[in-house]
Amino acid sequence: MEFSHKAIEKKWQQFWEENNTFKTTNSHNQKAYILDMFPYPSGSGLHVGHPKGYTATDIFARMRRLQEYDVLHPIGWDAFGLPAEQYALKTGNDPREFTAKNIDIFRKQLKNLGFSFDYNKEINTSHPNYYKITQWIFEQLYKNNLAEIKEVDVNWCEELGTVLANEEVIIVDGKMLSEIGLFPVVKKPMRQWILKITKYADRLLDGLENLDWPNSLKELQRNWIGKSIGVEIMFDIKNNNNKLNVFTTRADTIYGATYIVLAPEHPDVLKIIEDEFKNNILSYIEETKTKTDLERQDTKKIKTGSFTGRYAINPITKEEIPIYIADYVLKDYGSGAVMAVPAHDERDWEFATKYNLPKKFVLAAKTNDKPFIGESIHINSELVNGLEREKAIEVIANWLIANNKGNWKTNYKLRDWLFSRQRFYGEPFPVLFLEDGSIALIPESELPLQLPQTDYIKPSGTGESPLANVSDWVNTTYNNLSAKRETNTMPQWAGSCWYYLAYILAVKPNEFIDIKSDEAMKLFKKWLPVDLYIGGQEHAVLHLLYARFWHQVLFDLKIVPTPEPFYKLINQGMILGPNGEKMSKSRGNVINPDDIVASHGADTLRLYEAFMGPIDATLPWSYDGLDGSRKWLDRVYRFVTNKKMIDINDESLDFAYNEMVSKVTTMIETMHFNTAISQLMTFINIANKHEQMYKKYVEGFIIMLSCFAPHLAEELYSILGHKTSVALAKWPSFDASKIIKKSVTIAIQINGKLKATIDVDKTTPKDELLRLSKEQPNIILNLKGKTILKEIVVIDKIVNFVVQ
Ligand code: ANZ
Repeated sequence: MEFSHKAIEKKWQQFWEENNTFKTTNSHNQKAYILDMFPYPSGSGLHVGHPKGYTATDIFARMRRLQEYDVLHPIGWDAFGLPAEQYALKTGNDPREFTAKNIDIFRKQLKNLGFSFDYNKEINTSHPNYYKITQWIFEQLYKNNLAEIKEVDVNWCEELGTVLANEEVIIVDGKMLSEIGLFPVVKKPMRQWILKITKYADRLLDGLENLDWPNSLKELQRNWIGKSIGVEIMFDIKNNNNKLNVFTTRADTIYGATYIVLAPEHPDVLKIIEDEFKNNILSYIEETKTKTDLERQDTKKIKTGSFTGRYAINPITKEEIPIYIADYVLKDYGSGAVMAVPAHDERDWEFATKYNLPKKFVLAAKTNDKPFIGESIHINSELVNGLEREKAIEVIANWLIANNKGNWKTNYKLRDWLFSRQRFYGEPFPVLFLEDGSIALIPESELPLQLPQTDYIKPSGTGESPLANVSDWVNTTYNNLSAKRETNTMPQWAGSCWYYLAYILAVKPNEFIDIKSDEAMKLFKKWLPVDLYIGGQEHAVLHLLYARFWHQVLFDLKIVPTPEPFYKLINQGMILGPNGEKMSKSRGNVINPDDIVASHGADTLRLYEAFMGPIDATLPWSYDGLDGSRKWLDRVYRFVTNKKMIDINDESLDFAYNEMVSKVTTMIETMHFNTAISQLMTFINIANKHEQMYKKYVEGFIIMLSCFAPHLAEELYSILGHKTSVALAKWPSFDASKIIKKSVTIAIQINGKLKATIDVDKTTPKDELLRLSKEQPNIILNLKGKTILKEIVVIDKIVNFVVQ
């Protein structure tokens, strides 16, 4: 190795820290807010997957700084979370200490990688100053009727005496079990906070239009919101006063409805069952409690259900059709009830086959031995015979509306957001339950409501959070009334919903300007929206949807000036293990960045990760690739330290240099880092062939290199005599007149007859012209089976094959 990465990297990291090199500036008229999805500081430290995204944003942030933008490029910690709580439960230690230790490790690891974060703006979601604002935002949601308490099902494990998160529940033989101990888990309703994100469903859909996000990601959000327009139809029940509303997107198939299905949890089930069916129905309802919605929708699972003994009356045909309950109908979608049309719906077909229910075709189909799902014209449907789907839906809907039997209805798959967790280590709700039964918010002046200091976190045993045990904290008074605090805490999503605003507000680590002040608005106007946001695909839906929701609410409250938080977003691809499998401890293929920093240096790791392929590609780790990156950096070091430098341009590298600057600039701009690095490499290859180098060109090269390999670039820049950081230099410009393509068209002939033409660079040598000519399809065709007697080449003009 040509240089000691250990010495160089340490030296420059210290320099940056002492000189506050990456402090956010506010002195230019262009800004770039470049954001990473902040890490959860887990006990296992950084993974080589982390630096892939962080290197990408760092390359971009460094370029923008050099281009004289004010750059905000911060980092912080998504610090509340289950692992710290579990560690605390197991060891009796305070989760705060555990988290603080992990943060120190993460920070050190990031600093070792030379990222240009402004550590003055570091934030930590579990810091009381931070969650004071999270609580304040919750209060605004509550005051604006976007937060309310509801009975919602949770995963309850009787043996463990606790509520479990979805990821702590596993499915064995279709039943929910606790991951720890394999005890049965059932759904049990508990009082929970929910946030009414569904009120924003349309805004969340429409807002996607103007964002520069990958289409696949927008599609995931659209599907998650799942808007569907249909009709709600009212069915009377024979000999019973209740009515059933079903939601359908296929009102046109109403003549083919041969039975009705209610979700087992439908609130009217108990009101309509006939006595003799009661026991069956009740035991089926119990069985359903052990199943997840995912399980219930699994098309491979055999459909089950139970007859209620009652019949509904089809509002158009007046036919009497049986009412079942079945778990393939979900309680939280539509009205939790469907009219089943087995001839045109696969799930209904399966169910009807199993329970011997009629299948009535109302769309013309070639065969009647399987459900017909496609488009066709209606048959056996008096009002709509001969019509196609869209028209038929309209006719039926109009009839239903005119007869008071239905109405248009828009449904969303998106559910309101379950916002309570039965955990200790989260943000406490700033809420009091008063003895008179009312709810009060803790006055803003008393925020933050801090988590109590307690040396023993243990499950409450009742399904409540461990906070329920801390009676000094729970019991209080408010306006002379006795009061109890909410003992649930907020989910980890809460802190990550607004952290990109927190960075803007931070004047020092975890010290914030008042979010509703004029000063805050001024800063938000400067920095929002985020110009580039990079993170993993795993956050494609929830985090991004929740954060957009909070942002839209804050926009409505005039706290933030933009309707959307993140303008451009990229999902970085994963780095797989060298064997092509996902890196995981159990597979033993995890690569620790600390080891690579020690063996090859941070610059090599950064360069390698940017060079391995397009940013969004998932690719395996390769030690050969890593070695190759290091070798190239050594080559660059040799080049700069050994070459003779001249102060007056001898013009010999004008083309190569200007072309490199032009290409690297656009390639970084468009996030094609791997090809940008190739350009830098090409330049070194060409320049190496020259005896001497124009110094300004070497400097330009080093400035661009600093985005990828900042430590080495600083070292080389100082070797060239500079006293200031390369990070504060100016991005090189290029002279477009020097790179006008000097190309010519070559005529390719066979026996003097023109067969093809090619465009090549001027002075392309003879061998290359012959090679390119022989690749032209028409030449291949015409040379087939012939013997070439002579090859005549006139450079810049003609290639002629004499053949026989
Ligand atoms: C009759 C029908 C006939 C239907 C047909 C489909 C095909 P999307 O597009 O996803 O909104 N459905 C309604 N509520 C349901 C629930 N709670 N659980 C399970 N399924 C439910 O789907 C709407 C369709 O899903 C509705 O249209 C309904 O079945 C079913 F040939 O009604 B359909």
